[in-house]
Amino acid sequence: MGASPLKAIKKEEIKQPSLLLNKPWRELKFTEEVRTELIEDIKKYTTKADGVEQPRILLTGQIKAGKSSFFNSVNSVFKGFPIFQATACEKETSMSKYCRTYAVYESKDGKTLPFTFCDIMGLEPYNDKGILVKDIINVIRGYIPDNYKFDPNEAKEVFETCTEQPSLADKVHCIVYVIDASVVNLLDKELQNKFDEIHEEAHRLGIPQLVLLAKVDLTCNIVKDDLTKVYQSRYIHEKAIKVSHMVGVPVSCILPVRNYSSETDLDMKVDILILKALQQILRQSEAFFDEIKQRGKSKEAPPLTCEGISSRISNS
Ligand SMILES: Nc1nc2c(ncn2[C@@H]2O[C@H](COP(=O)(O)OP(=O)(O)O)[C@@H](O)[C@H]2O)c(=O)[nH]1
Ligand SMILES: [Mg+2]
Repeated sequence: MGASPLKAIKKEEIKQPSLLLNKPWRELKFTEEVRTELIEDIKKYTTKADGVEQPRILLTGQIKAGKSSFFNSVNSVFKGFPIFQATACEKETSMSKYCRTYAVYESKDGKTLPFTFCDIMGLEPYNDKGILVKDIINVIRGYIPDNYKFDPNEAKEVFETCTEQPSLADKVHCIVYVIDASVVNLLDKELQNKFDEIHEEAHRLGIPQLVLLAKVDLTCNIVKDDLTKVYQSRYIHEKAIKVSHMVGVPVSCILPVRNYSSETDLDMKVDILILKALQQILRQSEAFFDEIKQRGKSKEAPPLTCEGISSRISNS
């Protein structure tokens, strides 16, 4: 006996969508040529901003999201082997209470690459554990010197820190929110309010904002087995859309990555995602400098939307 029409419709309705999208939401080839091109492109990058040699890229986000690991991964790609310089671990250590600026060195001649990372204490939903939003805003404005120790119980007033009149070089030129893709659904409302506060200030200052969606390997089994499926995984795509709404940046500003964590050798596919993310970060920083230049100001740029910057980048 055949199935009744009603049963057939019900069966149709509960059919799950495929785990893979028909078309990737971003085109990226995973080949040795692409890897080499990305490395060359990043090495020859120079800022056009007067008085700024290296854009300062702030990595911010929840404890254990993968901030230090991203810096370590970038460093590893340029060193030629996995290296774990910034403390990356399961426990929040005293090291991460400091504001640390890290440069990346080229493996051959020891020359520094044209950007620096600012790695700070993680953000937590409740103030007694993580960095205070006020401190993050002070970092963004350039008031916090390198090696400054944060006190989660008390944000210092700006005049108590060392750099009183920060130059453009002291300020942050690109904010990168690092979000653990495997916990996106569990992000606390309090934490989201903190992201909103930082977002608002960054928006006011015209600073570009991007999101690194880290740990894609721990989030989707298809991606864990084959990283080249990262832009085809429906699950990761859904996470990217969710994070875009949460942080208030367009999906074009969401950069999925898988950081090095326990490997002893590099992997071309991991490198390509890391390098692609870094290339986007540098392009956004450059768009910010262009904007400052265009407006003839060197201290604070007028409000500028991330959408505005990303559309200029994609048109260029
Ligand atoms: N599998 C995997 N583990 C990661 C990834 N990123 C970070 N981790 C691990 O997550 C933990 C916390 O990372 P860490 O960089 O210290 O986070 P931070 O507190 O934001 O600096 C460490 O054990 C890392 O090895 C990733 O993309 N994939
Ligand atoms: Mg860290």
